[in-house]
Amino acid sequence: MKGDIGVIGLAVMGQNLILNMNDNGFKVVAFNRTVSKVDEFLEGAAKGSNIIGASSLEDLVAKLETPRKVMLMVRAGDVVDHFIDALVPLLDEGDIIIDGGNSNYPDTNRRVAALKEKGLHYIGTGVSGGEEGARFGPSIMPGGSPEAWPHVKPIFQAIAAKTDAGEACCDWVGKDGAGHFVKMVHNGIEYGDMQLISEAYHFMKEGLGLSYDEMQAIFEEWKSTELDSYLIDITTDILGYKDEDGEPLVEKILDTAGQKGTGKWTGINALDLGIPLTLITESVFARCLSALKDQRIEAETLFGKTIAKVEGNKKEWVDALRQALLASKIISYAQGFMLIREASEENDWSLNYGNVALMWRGGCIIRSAFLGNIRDAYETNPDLKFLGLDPYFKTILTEGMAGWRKVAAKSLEIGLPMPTMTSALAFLDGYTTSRLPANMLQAQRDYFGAHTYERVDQPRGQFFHTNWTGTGGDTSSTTYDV
Ligand code: NBP
Repeated sequence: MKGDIGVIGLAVMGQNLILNMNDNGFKVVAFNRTVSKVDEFLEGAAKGSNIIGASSLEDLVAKLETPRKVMLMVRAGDVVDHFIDALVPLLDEGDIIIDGGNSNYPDTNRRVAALKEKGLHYIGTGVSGGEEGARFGPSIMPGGSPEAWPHVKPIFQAIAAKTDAGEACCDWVGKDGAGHFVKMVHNGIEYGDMQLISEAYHFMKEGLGLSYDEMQAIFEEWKSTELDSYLIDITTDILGYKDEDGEPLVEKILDTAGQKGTGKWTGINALDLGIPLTLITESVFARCLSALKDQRIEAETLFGKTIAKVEGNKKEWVDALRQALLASKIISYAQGFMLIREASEENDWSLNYGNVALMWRGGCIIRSAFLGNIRDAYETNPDLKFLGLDPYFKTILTEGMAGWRKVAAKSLEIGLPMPTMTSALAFLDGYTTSRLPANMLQAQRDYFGAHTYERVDQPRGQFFHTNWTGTGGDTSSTTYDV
């Protein structure tokens, strides 16, 4: 009997996805560049399973049912192109190549189009949830050639995480690189959630002077609120984890954050599409700032920088902090969905925003109860321009506003940096202000560059230029953009 699907790449993600597929009754053919790893896998984690090994790409292809489905779980970038180039001559019309790595979506756009010309189908899919997700149920976000989806759907939906209602956290996202785009925004949101939680921890520790045991107890309580999520769960564990000497391990971890690029890609896309994705972008910059450790040490001494303690009732402050964290999180997801909407319209992807929320509901790093509410919001109103306008989220934002402002103002007063919580508030203040000072900005642009402006007392679309100094000409600029 031939294999249902071939998987190339036997590192942590590939091995665990294969085992997951095997558990769900699919026959998988496994291959890896370093072929010895195939034998090690078959004699190790895959021993006693129905998994078949392949000794070469030719062998892999020969062992698959048609239309063949070959999934790459290899390092993103050139390695994916290398395997595509090697597979194409071995495959037949209608066969399917799937890239399950963290590829940048323009690469997926390019690959879908190139393979279409050769009569092959291509799926670029986000897979989230790390090792455990891959093994027991990841969130899977496939996009690419729509013709390929019916062939892959039974496998992907079987191995994906399930919601409490039994729905698979995997559905067709859209054509081209839509799946990888959605995975990229997922990772950006993950950056934002992690930074928000880190700021709450910082405020509790340095501002309120709480102990690790006290902080852990607070996070434990937060698990039964709207903040209930995987990242709150693991933070609770981290706060209680002691090093060999009995001290909290997290105290001993160097405060310089790493990054692999998906948060940065999300920020770059937001700038390209003109979407104010302030929270995720701030969280990328927070990681960049954290990496300047030596400079920060020097500057702290030079400025004599200290963080003052927060006075007052600690319980009330903790509750205000919970409200600030939840409200900021709503802004982050609202901005993320604004970006997804813009990309969908720009690329003609016709994305289903409720389905996107459902795919993130389980299996992935940002899984949370909250995503169920986002799904409901988009099911009720698919045209929702800003998540904060949905009645459920608007109520939380409105009710949490006083606590959120209190925490943001206090952080500025005591010198404790909370870039995501404060910028999220600035965003909402801007979004809910009908007249912003961009009139001054337009006046400046017209003054120095004759860029023209529209007037509040004239219909939109009519542009005016003023000779501000009396010495300039009456000609407006058509090419000089600032
Ligand atoms: P890696 O990203 O570490 O990739 C390992 C695989 O790539 C191995 O099969 C390796 O073969 C192959 N490979 C490399 Br590296 N260089 C190669 C080359 N020049 N030519 C051919 N093969 C090459 O594995 P991973 O962490 O399992 O991730 C797989 C994909 O899933 C990546 O795109 C990753 O970004 C994504 N992802 C990872 C996670 C996670 O938690 N790790 C989560 C979500 C998504 P070899 O054995 O012969 O060296």
